[in-house]
Amino acid sequence: MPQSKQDGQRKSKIGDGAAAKQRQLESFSQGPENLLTTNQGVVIPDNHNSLKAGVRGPSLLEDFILREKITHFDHERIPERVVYARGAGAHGYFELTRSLVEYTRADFLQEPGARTPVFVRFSTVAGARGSADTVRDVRGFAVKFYTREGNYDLVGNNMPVFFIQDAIKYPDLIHAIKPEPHHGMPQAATAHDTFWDFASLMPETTHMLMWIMSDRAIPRSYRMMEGFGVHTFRFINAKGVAHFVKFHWKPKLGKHALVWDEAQKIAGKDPDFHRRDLWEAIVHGSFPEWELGLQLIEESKAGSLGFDLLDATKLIPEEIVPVLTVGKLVLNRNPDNFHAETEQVAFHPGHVVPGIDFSSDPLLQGRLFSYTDSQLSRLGGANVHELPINRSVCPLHNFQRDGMHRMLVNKGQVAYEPNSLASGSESRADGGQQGFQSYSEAVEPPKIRRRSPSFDDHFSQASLFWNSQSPAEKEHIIAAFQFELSKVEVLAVRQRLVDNLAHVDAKLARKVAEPLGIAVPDPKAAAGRSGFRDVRTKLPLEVSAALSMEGAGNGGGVATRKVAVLVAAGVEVGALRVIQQALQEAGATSRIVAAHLGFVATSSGQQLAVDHTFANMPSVMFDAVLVPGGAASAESLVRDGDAVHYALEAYKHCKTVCVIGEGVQLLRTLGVAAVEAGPAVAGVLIGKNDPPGRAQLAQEFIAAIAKHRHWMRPNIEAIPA
Ligand code: HDE
Repeated sequence: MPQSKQDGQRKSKIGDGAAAKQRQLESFSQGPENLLTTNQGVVIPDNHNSLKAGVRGPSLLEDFILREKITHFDHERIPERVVYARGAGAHGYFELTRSLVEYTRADFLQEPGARTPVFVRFSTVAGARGSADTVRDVRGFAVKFYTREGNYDLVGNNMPVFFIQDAIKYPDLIHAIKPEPHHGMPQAATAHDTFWDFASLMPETTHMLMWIMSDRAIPRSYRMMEGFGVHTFRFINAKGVAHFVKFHWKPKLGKHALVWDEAQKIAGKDPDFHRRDLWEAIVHGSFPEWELGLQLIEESKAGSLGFDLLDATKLIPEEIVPVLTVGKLVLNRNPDNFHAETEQVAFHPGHVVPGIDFSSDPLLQGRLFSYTDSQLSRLGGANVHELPINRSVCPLHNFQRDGMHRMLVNKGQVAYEPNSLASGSESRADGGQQGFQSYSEAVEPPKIRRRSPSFDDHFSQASLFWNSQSPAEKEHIIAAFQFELSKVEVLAVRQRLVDNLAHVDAKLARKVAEPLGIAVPDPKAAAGRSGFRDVRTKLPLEVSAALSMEGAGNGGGVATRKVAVLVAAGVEVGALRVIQQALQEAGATSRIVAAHLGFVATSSGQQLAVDHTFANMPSVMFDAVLVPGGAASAESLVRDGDAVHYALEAYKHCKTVCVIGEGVQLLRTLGVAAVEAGPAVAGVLIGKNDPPGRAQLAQEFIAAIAKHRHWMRPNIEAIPA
């Protein structure tokens, strides 16, 4: 396609590479200055005293310095997002590793090696802006690509399907999830009557219920979760040929979860757990990374999948359409200002560039309206795109004018088109081949307000998900349903839900119902209720390995994992030093944790600096626990309830626990079976102080941490949480 004059100008003006956005943001940035001024630039002589009528007299209205300061303060807050209010963001780049020229004409997807600046925001959906990070919820995964052809936003989630099929149900869904309107409780939780009432009456939610009751809903880190575009989109190539496309982000560190008990405790001990984790990883240069994967489907083949691609409660199993890796996303810079960047960033699934288009998914279609509308009230007007974080890096030009907080000074007499007084009709592009061309999809009459019968299967993929889980993952799902439904007060709601679950798997439904004080699940009762559709698609597979978080290809090593080293005076540091060195080489960090800050004396009389106390960095903040030897140290730890609890909790949460020499005493006090004499317990390592074997122990420790968790531990239920 011939490049227009304007296109050439767009490319040469902005330069290329990932730095374009950073340069642009810097032109809006300000560091600390010495002199304080008013917003009008007048130097403030005294920032401690207001103007008064006499030193002990009343303040004067005349004091414009006081008034301006207080007025600005009074208006510092903006409304939080109506959903996805709690989030954290980072800058980075997207690098294409495989040309997509055969599928799309999108400029940033043409040349391998091309880097596009991005801003990414992760979030929870239900909670308020100040809620905890580790609640059970879907996570938003929104990526803004500042491409040379304009901004492209991929506004996805960490789960590939959604609760509902049509946008018209979204306000109902969110009203059911959010705190109940009469008393405003509970915060950031689905475990209450209104959510399960709605879910039980809407069987189309069933597949998504499986995902949010799974470990996917309590990720260990934003850096360790997948991302999905959820809807089916379209790629259009230069010849106008379309493919359906599904987007996947695959984390380099593998996909990993917390334990529910741990997630709840972290919500109290460090509500900023995920935000802090992202920030610190970037500060330490461990840049979070994902691969971009695509499932590409020829339009003509879409009909043969057996389910409807336009239904957002369905995924395409990777075994049926493999995921093609085409690029990587790297987050390498923290925002300079949370409000200016993370809070003011405005994503929109309708921000697309030439070569990327929508499908008719009725959930997506509704979203195309909602985002700008929502941002009008959240960010206060029509000029949201002028906020530095939202600006494109390519020039923009149109005859939209004015509005609140307009920053651009549009010059000239003319604000309409066509005109003969300015550039006339030169800027007309209608009918040409430039810019964004909507895909000319054939649509079928009649206009109709009805759900397509091809959306009717509500259970096949929920069953596929269930069948694909490991035994431990299944246990977690059952426990999650039990917990949530036990918080539901109306028995009929509990009952309806487990009746629905019987259509996913009879055993699952029975197990969930067992402790809930309700009748045995009755699939026939579910089938008799309105909203139920008796349709099951025959899927060409019973298990999809990619749906499990365990198993092959989900490693990620120990990079950025954190190990707590429990010590007291008299600790033997010989083996500790070897292990610490090995951990560091593998990219993990270790921290010395003791009853008090300062130093502890080692068995050889040196001083060991303490990083944290048992209280300020509890075991839930770490991935593994190491207890070095030294008789005096071990004896002190055994007598310290906090230390005992520390190790016990790590064991309960299935983390790797390594004890060396006398450190084994701490393990004995835990009462976790005969760990020394009995059969080896997964992820529990017992080493010696002596030099031989230290290096091997270090490697075994690292290998065990790399497994993330050792789910199958004996007698775990017997341990008080
Ligand atoms: Fe959103 N969603 N959404 N959503 N969404 C918003 O936009 C909406 C949906 C998602 O970090 C809002 O600026 C409707 C699915 C993310 O800033 C709002 C429907 C998916 C974020 C909105 C959906 C998402 C939002 C709130 C049903 C996964 C946070 C504030 C038709 C594919 C972006 C705002 C950020 C935010 C509407 C469903 C992802 C109200 C109407 C499905 C990650 O416009």
